[in-house]
Amino acid sequence: MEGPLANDRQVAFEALYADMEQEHLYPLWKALGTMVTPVPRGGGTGVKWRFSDIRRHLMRAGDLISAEEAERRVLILENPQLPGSRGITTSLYAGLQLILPGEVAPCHRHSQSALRFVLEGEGAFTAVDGEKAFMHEFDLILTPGWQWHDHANPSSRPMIWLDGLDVQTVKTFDASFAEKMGEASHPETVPTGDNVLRYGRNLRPMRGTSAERRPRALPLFYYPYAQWRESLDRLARSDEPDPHFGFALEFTNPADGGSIMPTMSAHVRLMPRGFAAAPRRASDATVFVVVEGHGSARVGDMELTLSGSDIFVVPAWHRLTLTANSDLVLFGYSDRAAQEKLGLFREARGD
Ligand code: 1HN
Repeated sequence: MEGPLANDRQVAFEALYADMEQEHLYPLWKALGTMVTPVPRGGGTGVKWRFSDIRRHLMRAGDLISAEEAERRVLILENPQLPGSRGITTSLYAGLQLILPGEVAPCHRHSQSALRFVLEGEGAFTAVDGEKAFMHEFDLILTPGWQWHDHANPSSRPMIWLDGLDVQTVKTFDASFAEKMGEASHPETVPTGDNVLRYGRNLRPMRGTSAERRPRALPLFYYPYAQWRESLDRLARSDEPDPHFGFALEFTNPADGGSIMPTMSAHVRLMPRGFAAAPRRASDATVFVVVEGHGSARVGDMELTLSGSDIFVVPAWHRLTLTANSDLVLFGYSDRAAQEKLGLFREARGD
């Protein structure tokens, strides 16, 4: 429309918007395009952090604040496209935690589910509901929501791991609860190693017996590197690689064969030297750690070079194309588990 009529209409609109605003009303016709996008659009671009850079800052923090004082001495990896969100994706959090020899990170629990992927050191532990899981490089350890957990480092070396949590997912639902136990460490209620023996070997305690000590829905919390790496290696020697993933294994919950926790999925993949993966995209933004080897990742329009312990994020619906210059092993976690439950998950293979 043109002329005075258009102007009148414009003036009337502005008056309407101004009056509406007083009553917390907003016109959908101005917002629909950003609220309902044809494809995922809110997750920013790919980003990479080098482990050595994060480590340098972590060690400086280690000189300034103790694990106990900080409660958790962690540097958050915030996606630069999601400023202030404290998220690495719109639904997930990532941080690197340092615990120095002799330190304790006190016992607490919260609604948020956490995974730890060990990056450096040996011999510190996370205790989950009073059972210690001793850490070795590239072990995966879970603390499912509302389970007590504390960390301690009785070794003589710094210990660093990646924390992956569903903080932003829980925030969406405003369903965060947390409490401190009030003691540095949970009493040791179960001998070390019990978890894998009882739940990690295709066995479970007979139902209804006193041997049932873990929550039925989420019994297993320890997925040692030695085990998953061996499986990946054997798979790679006996099989043809999937064109998009190479050789890939998902960590599962033995209680139901599904994802490790209700909101998060995790996997490892091996791409043999010279392997060029076919492009793929998916609605689950994924955080990756380079476990070994080197190569490159094309994330949307961005080219990232990859080497040991780099951490990078692939936002939702960004095309990922991986190339392995040597045998390349990646760990990845995402909110795929939550998206599948909510009927949201999608993927597209190829260009
Ligand atoms: C948490 O409890 C830990 O227990 C680490 O080590 C990072 C980030 C946000 C919320 C809770 C831990 C966390 C966290």
